[in-house]
Amino acid sequence: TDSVVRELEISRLSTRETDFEARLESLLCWEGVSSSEVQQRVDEIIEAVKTRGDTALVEYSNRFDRLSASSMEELTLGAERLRKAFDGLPEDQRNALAAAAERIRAYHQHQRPESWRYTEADGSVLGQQVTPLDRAGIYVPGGKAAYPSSVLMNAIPAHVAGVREIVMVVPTPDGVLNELVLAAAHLAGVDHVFTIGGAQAVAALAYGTETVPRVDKIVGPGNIYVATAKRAVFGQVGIDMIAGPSEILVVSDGGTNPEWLAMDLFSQAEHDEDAQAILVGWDAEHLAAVESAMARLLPTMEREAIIRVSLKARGATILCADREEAVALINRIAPEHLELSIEEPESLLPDIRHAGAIFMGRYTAEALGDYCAGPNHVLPTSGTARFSSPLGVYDFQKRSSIIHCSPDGASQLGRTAAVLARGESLTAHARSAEYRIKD
Ligand code: HSO
Ligand code: ZN
Repeated sequence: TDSVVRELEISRLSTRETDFEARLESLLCWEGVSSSEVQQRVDEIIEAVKTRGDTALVEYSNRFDRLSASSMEELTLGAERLRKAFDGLPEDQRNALAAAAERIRAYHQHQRPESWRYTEADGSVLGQQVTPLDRAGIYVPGGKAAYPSSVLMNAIPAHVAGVREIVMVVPTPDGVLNELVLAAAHLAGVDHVFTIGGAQAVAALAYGTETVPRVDKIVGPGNIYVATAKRAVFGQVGIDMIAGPSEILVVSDGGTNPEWLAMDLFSQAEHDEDAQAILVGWDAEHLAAVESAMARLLPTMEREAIIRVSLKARGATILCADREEAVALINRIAPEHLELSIEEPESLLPDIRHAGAIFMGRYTAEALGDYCAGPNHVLPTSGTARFSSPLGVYDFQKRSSIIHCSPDGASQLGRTAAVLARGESLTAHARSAEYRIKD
């Protein structure tokens, strides 16, 4: 197996080695690239779109995507065009897309948070009212990273949340439209699509132009220019998380077919060279069997070159002592995707504190979650599962507090408020509260 591993070029770690901590650290470290040069170009683009609107948008789109549009009208697609894209798909694609959309919708409907209120003894009512955003903007990357499944994952939660208007932007390099992306937009309830991309599209969504309506929040992945632009407009609008490269952590107890696990690891590695696939287990022979399966299957992969780089640069198999050590590793890594390819995964679940999505048991391939199980595939990466959650309905809603004092309640609260207000030397506050005190 040593020669197999050498050929595969994947890091092999063991928790028993003295330098394990250091090796794990360097395996996990990921610095999102950001240069001041990119920053400066993005700032320029945002300023141009802010001041010159559609004119700047058309100029940039023509330049960056090699188009020859003369107005934003030519870069606008209406609901009719989206429907046509859907109707024109081959039947199996149309059915699969519709089935996925249906399941994603059903899952997210469970997420709709309830508004709530309670009444106090003196008749005062307190509560919380949940309301959707008016407008959401969805960024869809162009070219090889254009995933129709991501259109569903970003737009459906917005739709379920009750967002009134969903605006999508997608660049069309050389004017090439992706029919599957447009069909997904149709199914997900997108209202209009502009075929623009890059920092200029983010600026248009954030500030609005003559044609592009200003949105309240921008979601969706993009390249370094898009990510930098999203950071720059944050505050003017809301944004979702800034996603890093995709990751998977597979925990195996040795009872799953090594080829299945090899392919599960490949399924993330094939996304891009920076993606991370890690296998954790306590059965050394089994880990070696998965490594052999990877070496055997790799030459059969269409994306062999990408997978090879990803496994070499950031992939690993980690041998640990037992389930307890595996749990500690999971929580330490806080993976985007966690596959528990073990007997009785439920027994481990209560100990797992940090993971974006948890795939339970030998049959739950991560790929099923990427497309159609129902939960969102936009997940926290690079350890951010420690403090954030999958994209969801709640990302397209906000909460207002409700306070309704009865006369008795106002009288009671007035005393407390007045004392605190005088302590802050805010007399108007104090008197405003005192007016309502009954004696
Ligand atoms: N695994 C990706 C989502 C995706 N996979 C889209 C296939 N298409 C997110 O981590
Ligand atoms: Zn994927």
